[in-house]
Amino acid sequence: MGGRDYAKRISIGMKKISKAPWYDSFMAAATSAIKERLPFVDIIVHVRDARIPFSSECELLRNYTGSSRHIIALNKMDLAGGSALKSWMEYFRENNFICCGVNAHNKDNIREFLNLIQRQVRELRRTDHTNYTATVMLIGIPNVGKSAIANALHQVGRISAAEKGKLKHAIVSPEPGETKDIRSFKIGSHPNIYVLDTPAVLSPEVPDVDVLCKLNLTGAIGDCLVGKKEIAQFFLAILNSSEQYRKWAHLSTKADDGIFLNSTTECLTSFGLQKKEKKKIPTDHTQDDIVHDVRGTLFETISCFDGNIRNEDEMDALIGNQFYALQEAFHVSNECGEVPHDKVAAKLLNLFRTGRLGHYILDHLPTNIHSL
Ligand SMILES: Nc1nc2c(ncn2[C@@H]2O[C@H](COP(=O)(O)OP(=O)(O)OP(=O)(O)O)[C@@H](O)[C@H]2O)c(=O)[nH]1
Ligand SMILES: [Mg+2]
Repeated sequence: MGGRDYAKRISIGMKKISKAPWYDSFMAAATSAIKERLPFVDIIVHVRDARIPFSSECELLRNYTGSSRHIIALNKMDLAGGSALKSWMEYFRENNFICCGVNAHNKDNIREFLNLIQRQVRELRRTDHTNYTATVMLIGIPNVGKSAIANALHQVGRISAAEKGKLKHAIVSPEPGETKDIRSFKIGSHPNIYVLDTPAVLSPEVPDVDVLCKLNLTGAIGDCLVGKKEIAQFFLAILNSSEQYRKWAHLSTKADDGIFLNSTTECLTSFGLQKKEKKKIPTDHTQDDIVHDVRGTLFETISCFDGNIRNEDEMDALIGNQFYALQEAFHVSNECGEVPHDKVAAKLLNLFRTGRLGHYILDHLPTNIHSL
């Protein structure tokens, strides 16, 4: 029972609504403004989240076929798994798209991306002389990193001394829907190239629950339809069915003590006791010590589990136990006011979203996906 099956389980408890809560009047207006400008830009960069190359497709660009005007940028590639990302890039290239992995936080990578944009601009305007202005529009669903890319290109691409010190900044935020206006940033001279950062565009249709959970898990939408706890359970179902946890074997305290346990409950109880003995002072959950404990806890809960994860009820039992063990690892007390498991879920999701619980590609390569 992997993420997809778990998503189906979540859908049972979801309230049925027809209109997506993220599609407000502001997004509707931004969508029309972007649509109007589309025919006049030289290059469209379809920014997607490398962890969900399919699910982060921007519907507005669905009918665009591959051309030298259209680049697919799989951003946040530092958070995505390596070989699967290559396969996705090949897949898009086979479908005649120019596709590249991007890490908006890495200057060298942004330089390469800028070179690609410059090559494409020259290609389009091959017959013109260099005295022209080209525009590149970044388009994508919320939180995929459009503004971070715009800032990074602007920083790397400013050329003349006169422009130094005049850097503009788009607001970058972990919350989706931050950008409210279309803004341009100069990213090159001779020819002049401007990149347009745009507000997020996401279809007003509620997607199927598997896509919905992935959009939520990666931070593209808030907890509007599915709660934090359910999304954390969805993540744990993915982790429990993957090999990622094996990488954390060295963080296990069990091996040192020579404890042999063959039941999940026993294992968790002993692991919990060891933690108590350490008498750690609860602190920021992003600190290395806590992250190590969380990884160790996840390793131990999965490796001690002697049930069948393909069985829904057994997977549920494992996830339930993991919440209790993680409460200890995160130092969440029962008296914290908020429901402790909601607090655990929020911390776990934060660690996942910042790449501290491994690198994942949550979408499977398509065998018969009809649209890109
Ligand atoms: N690890 C990693 N994080 C990134 C990358 N690019 C952006 N981020 C982070 O992702 C979050 C969203 O980035 P933004 O640039 O605000 O995303 P956006 O697409 O402009 O979002 P909206 O304007 O809300 O649609 C921020 O916390 C960024 O720091 C990347 O390549 N790698
Ligand atoms: Mg933005």
